Amino acid sequence: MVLKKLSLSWVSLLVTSLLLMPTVSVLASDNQSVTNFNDFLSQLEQEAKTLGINESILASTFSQIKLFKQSTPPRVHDKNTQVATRPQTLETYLPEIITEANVITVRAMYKEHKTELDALGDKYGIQPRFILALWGIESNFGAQRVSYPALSVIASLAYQGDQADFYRAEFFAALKILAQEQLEYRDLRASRTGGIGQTQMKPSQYLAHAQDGNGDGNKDVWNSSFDAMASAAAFLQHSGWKIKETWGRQVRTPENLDISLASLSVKKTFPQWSALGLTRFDGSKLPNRSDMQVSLIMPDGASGRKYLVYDNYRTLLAWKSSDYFAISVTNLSERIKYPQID
Ligand SMILES: [Ca+2]
Repeated sequence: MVLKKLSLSWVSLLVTSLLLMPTVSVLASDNQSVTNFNDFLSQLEQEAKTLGINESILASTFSQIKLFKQSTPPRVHDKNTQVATRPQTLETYLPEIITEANVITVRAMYKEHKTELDALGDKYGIQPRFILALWGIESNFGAQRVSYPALSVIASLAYQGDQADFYRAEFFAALKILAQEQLEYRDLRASRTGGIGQTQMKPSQYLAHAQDGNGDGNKDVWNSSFDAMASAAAFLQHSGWKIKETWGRQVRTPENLDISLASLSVKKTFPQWSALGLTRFDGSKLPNRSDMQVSLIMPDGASGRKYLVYDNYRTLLAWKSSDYFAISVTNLSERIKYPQID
């Protein structure tokens, strides 16, 4: 099977330093909050029954859920720590995320699997370089596997986090995945913030968009890179991706530009931005077309990089609401596109 072979081939390319299952040290077991947490779990279990989830699945699953102790950010003690926590800008962040080694890796992947990636792009109406780039950024090119028990992590975030209602809904979504995909408790793995699979989807996103990208009958976003990429592609497609457009471009702005115009809520055509003095990054004139409404963003403020971004950029923000994330994906996609891979 071509697809099966492809999947194995991908695995061989991936860095193998995978995190294993969670260690006991992150799971609490003996303090007062556990009692309260157990009461909380009983409430969740009752509610899950009303959602129609098989009771034998619930019994075996809930017995394994434990309170997950979240790590706290390190305090700033000295100069060295302060240097390490100095705020980043895109000028320092992008070279850390998109190293030359990563570019070589992702271009080799694209070249080796171009036929399959192009087919994936055609199926979901997304330029494949964006799908590959999103997967590369979210999984650190396959090296970063989520390793914590999703139900314990998400139940704990629903219990003690500041987004309790959000995580409560995600907990029931995760339970539905477990029942629907016939997974064991240990198979349903997440990041510390409850993202599942190689692209760290929210469980509710999985239920709405997960795909069987390699055609083996399972939507295994944990172990199949193609399932993970197809699922992300389906999310982008369902969120309005426009295959005839790209994402945006880096631009230059005049000194006297009204900074309040730098907002996703402000949309203008290229000629309107040109009239305000914006140019391409190389100083040449912006496109003359008037059929697109685009926005100016300055993620690092007026002294940092400036971009005109299009609707597809907004769609990337629907996946993860972070300019640094979206610009990393688009920047990497450009490195896949240029120079052209035959
Ligand atoms: Ca699959």
